Amino acid sequence: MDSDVLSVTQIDSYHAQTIERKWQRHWEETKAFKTETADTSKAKYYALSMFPYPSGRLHMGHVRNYTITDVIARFKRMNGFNVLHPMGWDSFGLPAENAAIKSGVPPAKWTFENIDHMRAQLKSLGLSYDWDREIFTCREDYYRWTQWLFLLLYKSNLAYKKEAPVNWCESCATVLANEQVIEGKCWRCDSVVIRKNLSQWFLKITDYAERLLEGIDTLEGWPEKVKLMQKNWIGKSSGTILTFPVSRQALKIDVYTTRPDTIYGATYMVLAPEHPLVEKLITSENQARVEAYQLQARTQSEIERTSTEREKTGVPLGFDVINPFTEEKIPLWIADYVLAEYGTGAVMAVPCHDERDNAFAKKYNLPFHPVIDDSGMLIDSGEFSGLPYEEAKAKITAAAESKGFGKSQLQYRLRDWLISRQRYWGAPIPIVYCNSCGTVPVPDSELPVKLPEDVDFSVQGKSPVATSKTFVHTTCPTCQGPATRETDTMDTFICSSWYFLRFIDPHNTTAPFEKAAVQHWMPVDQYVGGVEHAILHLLYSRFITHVLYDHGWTGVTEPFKNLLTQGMVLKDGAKMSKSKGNTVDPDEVFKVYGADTARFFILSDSPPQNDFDWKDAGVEGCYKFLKRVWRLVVDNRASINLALQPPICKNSVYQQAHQTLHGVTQDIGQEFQFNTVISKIRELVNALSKTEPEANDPTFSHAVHILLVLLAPIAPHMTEELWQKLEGQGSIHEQPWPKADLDALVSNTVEIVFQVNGKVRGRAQTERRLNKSQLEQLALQNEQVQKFMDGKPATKVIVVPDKLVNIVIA
Ligand code: ANZ
Ligand code: ZN
Repeated sequence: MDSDVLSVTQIDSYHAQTIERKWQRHWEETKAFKTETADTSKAKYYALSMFPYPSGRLHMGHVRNYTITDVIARFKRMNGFNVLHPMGWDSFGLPAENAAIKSGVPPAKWTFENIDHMRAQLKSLGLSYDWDREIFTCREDYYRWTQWLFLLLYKSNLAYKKEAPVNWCESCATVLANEQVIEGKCWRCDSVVIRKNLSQWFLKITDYAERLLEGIDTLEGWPEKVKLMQKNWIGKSSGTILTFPVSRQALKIDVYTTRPDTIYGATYMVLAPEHPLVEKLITSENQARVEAYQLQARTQSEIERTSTEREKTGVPLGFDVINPFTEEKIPLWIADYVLAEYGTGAVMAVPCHDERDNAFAKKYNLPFHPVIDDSGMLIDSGEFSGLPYEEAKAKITAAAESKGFGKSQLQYRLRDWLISRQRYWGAPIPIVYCNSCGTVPVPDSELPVKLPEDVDFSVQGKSPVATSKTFVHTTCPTCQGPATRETDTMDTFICSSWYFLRFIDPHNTTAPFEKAAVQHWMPVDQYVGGVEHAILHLLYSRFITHVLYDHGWTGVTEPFKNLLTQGMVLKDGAKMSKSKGNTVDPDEVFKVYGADTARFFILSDSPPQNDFDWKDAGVEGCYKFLKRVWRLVVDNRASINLALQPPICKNSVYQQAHQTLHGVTQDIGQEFQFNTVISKIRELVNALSKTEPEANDPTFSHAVHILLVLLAPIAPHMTEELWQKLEGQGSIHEQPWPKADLDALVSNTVEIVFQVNGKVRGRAQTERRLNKSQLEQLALQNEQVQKFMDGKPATKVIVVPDKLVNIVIA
């Protein structure tokens, strides 16, 4: 556009898109937000948003997440910190592969096209990233270090392969982690998940269960609810193992119980259908029923199996076990409400005191035997009768231990992390199988093990990687004999379990990162993301950081000092979803109103932890407000001179500006309460709009300066443009955050107490610093005072300024 043909009003009106494009280009060209690790003159601050999966387009949840972190980063920069604020792509995963199957586009092409589009969207939101640190988990320069990490775990005995029943999704043809099974269904495609045996790679996160649990208590900057979710996921329980012999068989069965005090009330025992001993107890009589039952149990998810609501089923094996305390025989069953992988996979059933055993016993007419009375004392429990149940737990465990059929045991619900995926678009597991040497790790010098391109994506039930002619056959790194490669790829949660470390030193080609740099930047000072990652991603990242710490790579065990889990973005009260057709496209909002309005709006109305309701009228209102700010500055340009010294006269405009500054600084700095920040800024703008500034007005200039600085982290483009129009020094984003003048915060009103003959008879709010006769007049006009003076004249009036008037009458 040729500026000569613009009229004065056009030049002066708020063209969000033009301004935004101009400054985005400028920030990019000048690398305005580049971070130098070497800059140790300032304290460090690491602000991080959970990096996105490149699905193709940003949604409003992304906009909210990244805006929150961006405002924090900008605020911290203006407060003198050296801020690290990076962005990258969690870019391995199933959708790319599904796209390849559907339309034949190679996963890498699909992924990088999506990334290009989303990067452009992020840039149009004006986020202050150091783009030189952009990372891609699907690129060789990254996944070679993910493979290095796997090998570190392998060499530390924290990675192993075993045959295991796994959650299997037929439609995705892959194994799912427990966490990816939601109510018995695949988290991705919603089809029913079945159990299947496969040889799989696991990471021994259970070795760290206790440390991960203890670490939670040190996370003061985390939401309580997330900490509780992690604790429950680790699920520590302390109980007892009791050993029951099988009658007339040379077999013994261990059960795990948290209620050893109920041992005298055990009236039957249940094995998980998958328990290894079941095979030994199959007879010609029970075989058909047992095997049929085992088959149907495989189709049930863990959640269904353990639900107290569901109707219980089971099959008697036709054997008895002997209660080691009573020496009574009780029948042995299999039932799917007992899980193979928890405890010992066997339970002693106590129908009187356990809900699930109760339902089962009712259905199959098994005996009931109460052993705890209403006051919590043991009854009918031999020598333990009469003990309170808590005490009985310890005594019974000790008795079992001394007689050699029991011991106390700590138990965690946490399982080892299953990382094998029979998929293509992931980091290949760097392992080779050799007929003479067995399982051989690929030497570091041969990393990365590159993903092959000659693959058939349409294969079912195994990794497409296994169809590559060039990949599978190789030579053994140890003996140089023929060998084959592992064809499973890694769960993408491994890629994202260490990315925050790579951001610190993203171009390192000789190590995953430089130790000194990581020790300087870690922990992440503020991590922001969705609560859907409360368990998995955060637990895995904590685990990996603990392991790397143990090997001297990080100076910390806990990666994220403070965590903010932002709420969802709703549309008119409903969850935004493509199927409901109520999504709002960020690009549309940028086009109509501009990014500053989108940023401003998404921070207004509710605190970041709560859900945010997107209303079209709300965006419109925010746009109008920003236009008002624009007009306020542009229309009063003759009054504003940023070069003027701050005013000496502390009038009400000055006071309001400093009160706003003080409040905003607290609201951002403490709890990131951006909604109250915005309402305070609105009040200041209202007040400034009502004033009639003089030319070169020092107070007004000072207040506008404060206003622009406060607004800069939220509406970075508009404030930068106004700053330039006002001929401010440098960039507004490099201005120091001003200090509030605390004197100006003292309220200008005081309460005066009125007394008659030393007794309090009334009170009034007045302006500060009224003189003695003004105060005396106020007292004499007070109704209550007049009532108690009862028409008599004052003999004496005592005035304490700003505090009290005492009228003495005869
Ligand atoms: C007897 C008993 C009596 C039990 C009673 C409870 C109440 P937490 O606290 O979660 O660790 N259990 C043990 N292993 C199991 C498995 N593999 N599948 C399903 N249930 C299992 O739970 C421990 C309790 O859950 C154990 O204590 C056991 O039942 C059951 F009045 O033993 B209890
Ligand atoms: Zn070999």
